[in-house]
Amino acid sequence: MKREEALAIVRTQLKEQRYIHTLGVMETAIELAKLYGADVQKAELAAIFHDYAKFRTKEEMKRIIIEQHMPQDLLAYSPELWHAPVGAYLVQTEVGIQDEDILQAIRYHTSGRPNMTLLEKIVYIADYIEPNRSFPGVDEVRVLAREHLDRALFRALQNTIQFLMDKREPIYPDTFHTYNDIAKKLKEVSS
Ligand code: DGI
Ligand code: FE
Ligand code: FE
Repeated sequence: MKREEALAIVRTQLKEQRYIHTLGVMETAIELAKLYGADVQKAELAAIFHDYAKFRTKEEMKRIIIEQHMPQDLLAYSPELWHAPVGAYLVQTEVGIQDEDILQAIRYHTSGRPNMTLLEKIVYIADYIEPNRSFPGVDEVRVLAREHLDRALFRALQNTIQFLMDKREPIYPDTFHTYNDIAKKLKEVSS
């Protein structure tokens, strides 16, 4: 699918600000894909569709999580997490994208997961650092992202977990599992 077609489809699903965010994620994902030797076209499409389900109702997302036998523990955590796996499902069934690499990058863009693929990491980081983002620590991750992708991922996860803990929010186990996975890998490299 061509960029223009994909953008036209996703635009119908998003509010203006979220569409602008999506364009930022797309540009950033393409840049990182070139830098790290990932498939640029897959990075582009995964980025364009990563927040496809962002404005679906909680009721619809909950129904899909149950009916499609997605991990049911999602329902015990913030609905903010749901648009990622539900998005992967809807991008496959409504848009017709069948590429598993792209679907996985959409599925894991919010929580991450242990053993993330290069494409998954790129979409996760691009979502975090795209130019319209402004939160504490984002500039540090922007720099790291161009130097060492795993260190950038680790810092982003650290910040996210810290942010959620400060708000006394429950933290989804996969978010911790991703943090632990990268923490161990970074230790191996440095020891
Ligand atoms: O969809 P975006 O806003 O572009 O970004 P995103 O898909 O990374 O979603 C971020 C939201 O998800 C933000 O409100 C924090 C929340 N979130 C991420 N990880 C966790 C989480 N919420 C809980 N409760 N637990 C998590 O582990
Ligand atoms: Fe998202
Ligand atoms: Fe996003």
